[in-house]
Amino acid sequence: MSRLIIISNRLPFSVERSGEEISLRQSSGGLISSLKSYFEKNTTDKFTERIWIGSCDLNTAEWKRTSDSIQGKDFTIEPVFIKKEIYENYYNGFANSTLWPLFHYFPSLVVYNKDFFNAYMESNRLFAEKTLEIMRPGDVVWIHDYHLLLVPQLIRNVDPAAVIGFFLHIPFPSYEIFRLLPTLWKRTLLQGILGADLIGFHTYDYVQHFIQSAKMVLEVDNQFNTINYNNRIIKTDLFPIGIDFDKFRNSCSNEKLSVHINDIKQSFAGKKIIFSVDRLDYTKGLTNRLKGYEDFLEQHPEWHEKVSFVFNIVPSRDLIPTYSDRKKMVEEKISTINGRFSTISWQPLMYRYNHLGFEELCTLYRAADIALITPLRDGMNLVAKEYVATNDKRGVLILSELTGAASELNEAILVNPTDSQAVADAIVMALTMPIEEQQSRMRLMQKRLYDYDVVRWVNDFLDQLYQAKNEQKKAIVKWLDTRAVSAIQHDFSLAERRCILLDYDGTLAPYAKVPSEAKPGKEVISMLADLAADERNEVVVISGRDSNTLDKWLGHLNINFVAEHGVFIKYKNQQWETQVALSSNWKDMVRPILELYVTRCSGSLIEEKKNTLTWHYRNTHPGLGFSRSRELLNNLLQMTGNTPIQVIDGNKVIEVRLMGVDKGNTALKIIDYFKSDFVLCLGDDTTDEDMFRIIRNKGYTVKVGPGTTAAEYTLSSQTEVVPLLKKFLDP
Ligand code: GDG
Repeated sequence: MSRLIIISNRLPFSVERSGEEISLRQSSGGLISSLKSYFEKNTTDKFTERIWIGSCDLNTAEWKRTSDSIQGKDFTIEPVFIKKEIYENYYNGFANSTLWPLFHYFPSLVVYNKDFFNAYMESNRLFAEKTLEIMRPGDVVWIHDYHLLLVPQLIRNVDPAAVIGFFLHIPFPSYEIFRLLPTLWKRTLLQGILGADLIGFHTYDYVQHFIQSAKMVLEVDNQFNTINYNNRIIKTDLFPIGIDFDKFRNSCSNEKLSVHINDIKQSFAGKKIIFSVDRLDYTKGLTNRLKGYEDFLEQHPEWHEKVSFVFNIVPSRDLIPTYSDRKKMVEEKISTINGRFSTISWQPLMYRYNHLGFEELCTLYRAADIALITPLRDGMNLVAKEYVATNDKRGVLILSELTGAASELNEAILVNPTDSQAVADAIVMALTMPIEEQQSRMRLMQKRLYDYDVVRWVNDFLDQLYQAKNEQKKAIVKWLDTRAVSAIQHDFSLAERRCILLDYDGTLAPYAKVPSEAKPGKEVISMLADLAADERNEVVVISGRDSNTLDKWLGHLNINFVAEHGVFIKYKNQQWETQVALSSNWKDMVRPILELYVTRCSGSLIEEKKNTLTWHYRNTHPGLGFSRSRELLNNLLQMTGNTPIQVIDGNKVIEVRLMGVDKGNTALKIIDYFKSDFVLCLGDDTTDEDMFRIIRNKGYTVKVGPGTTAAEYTLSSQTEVVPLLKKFLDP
């Protein structure tokens, strides 16, 4: 049994002071309401203890004084203390004046300030330190939100085996927005997040945006939602956050609440109630919403005195100037509307600026005929979900299509929040919607919210986290460590007829943007010459390259060559020999398709060899290159089915060639030819896997670079190849 450690910026309460007296209140906010609900549900739990790490407004002495009263029965609280100036620059600064506006598509509000970034790094370090202090082997760590993007990596650096999940509660923006950050910040943030084993987002789009940014900035490899980074497999997926459905649903049968609701109904007798509640935030689209309501009132005088909008704002981040400015703007707009349309007996807008108690919130959800939720951007938006869960018999949700919730609640009236006419029309549609239609829309949405509530959300995330960890274990490779190298050296020293098979691209030479640029360096050439100088060694460069290139680059060396994956062999001091009867008619059929993909994917190119046609896409936009390569693969496989043509999905290449030759069979032929009593074989690509499979039992096989392989050992990168081979010069 393990423990669950939750880390969020804030602990789930806020501190209120009156002189020496300190009192605590549950804070509002999406993350906190969801997680607290999960903890309170006390479900049959896989964890022996649940710990919540976060910052709070108490200093160390105050914490000592109040900690007993603060400790929750459902979880243990562990505070992180951050100096005021650092916290200020971290929280109001980098988190809420840089990341928050940028991730919500408000680039013009983003503040770029080095001190903010430094404070962010410093605070994240304090969170990581606190966690490492508490953590024990087997614990599950779940880090939340944009305040703590660096914490996963900071923990991973110290504890490589840690089980770490990360969830982002706000949108992850498209790469075009994310790239606005300075390069160092972009890299640091992405590397930070990639320290996790599982990275969760609310929607499919956010997942794709994140993968795209990681590819563009850190050049990570991915296969759908699985990312390969620093020799680790990291999963990303969508987990649309759920609410505590029962808590809101059951509020319907609370008698005290029914009395309140009747009171409200009476005071609004004869009027339909529109309701909204938001933190004061420019992302929530408050002025746009008011403009939509104003347009509605202007265009529909028949509804005057028959509708009231209860407009609630919860104070938030009031130390940040952008927020205090917004308050003024919103209040001016409210006064304008009320001034313009009010009568002696009717006020179209009821404005409140304070925190609502839970019961009051539910009362308003239930009394409202319409919830008007129109943020300009919102990671998810829980208010929309809570409104739906609370209303059993009627009610209409008008929801911004720019919220994460819109991808789940498509029976709501979806509007573009910037289009005030659309908002006005949606209000009319909602006011006149027949009750049966209200009920049927509500029922469908409720079913979905009931099925995927907060407990399901947490369990789903944690199950996937375990699964991600298991997949990592399965993919664990056997690294070629010093012990393994010594064993190979030992066998090598005893052997008389040694065969060293070396792939070229990605093994002897790093990949270049264009294949013709991947020439061998001086160091590789002299290492090969030295190896070949010992007459007990047969060095074979076994490549997909054509014979001319191999001759040009390495032909002066006293070694053996295989070109085009085995179509041609040249033993040392001999001529090139063709291993198969060549016919190139098939190329005329395949070439036009490859040419089409060169025009459809700029940066890609065709390499033509005697028996092979290759489409290279290393030098293209990673997203486009990958998706075009899937299309091309599909086209080619359809075209070449039941023919002797083989299509190979390689490392940023698609190769087409005649069947019958591959590196595996060719390697075997060469080993037999030399009657080798020692074999060492290095390669990095799909075509080298044929070799690894066939000669794994006949010698030592080493894959260069991460990824699953049939080779016995893995070497972490191409740069280690020459140093490794040098060890066989003087073992
Ligand atoms: C972030 C993302 C994402 C609000 N006012 C009162 C009150 N609340 C409660 C609501 C709801 C929560 O706070 C607000 O949640 P939201 O989802 O609307 O927004 P954020 O706080 O910005 O949360 C958001 C969320 O994380 C979860 O992942 O959905 O997109 O921005 O639960 O009920 N509760 C009470 N009185 C109030 O006055 N009692």
